Amino acid sequence: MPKAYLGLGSNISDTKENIDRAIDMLKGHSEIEVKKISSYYETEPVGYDEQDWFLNVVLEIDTTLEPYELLEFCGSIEERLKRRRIIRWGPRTIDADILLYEGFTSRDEKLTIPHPRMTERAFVMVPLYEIAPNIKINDRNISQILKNLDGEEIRKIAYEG
Ligand code: X6L
Ligand code: MG
Ligand code: MG
Repeated sequence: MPKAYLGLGSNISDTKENIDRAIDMLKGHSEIEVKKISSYYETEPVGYDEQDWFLNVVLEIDTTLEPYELLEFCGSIEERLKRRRIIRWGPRTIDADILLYEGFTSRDEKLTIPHPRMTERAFVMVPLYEIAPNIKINDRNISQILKNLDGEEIRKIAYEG
């Protein structure tokens, strides 16, 4: 079954609740198996400074959904969590991105895989490396990419239970 990596981010309260609801929606889909969940990270905002820090996680899934079907489902998660697009790169209840989809690349305006500029973002690369330390992105080892990354601040969180 094809493997894919998803990035989730939230910076509107309750961020932990929003991330966990998104994960539950993925787990509830009959054509998605959530295989790995990274630690949760508090991350400095990138792209637009005047907003709260984010909570970010990365997931590994197996899925029989085609890339565009998976994109639709990510969009439906954002709708169910009432994402509102007011400021570009601004605050959101949830952002659900396809980072990578095994054996598939795409560069069109609806769907770009690998996700644009993901290799420059610590909030993606650090949690991704935690659950997939041996993958390649655009023919580069993730460990090599991470070594050269001088990104935003990021702090791993320890949750109770
Ligand atoms: C120049 C131009 C430098 C654009 C950076 C980077 C824009 C990332 C947007 C950029 C630029 C983004 C999250 C976030 C966003 C998130 C954290 C984006 C889209 N999403 N910051 N900023 N976590 N920490 O999930 O990624 S907006
Ligand atoms: Mg994003
Ligand atoms: Mg997005």
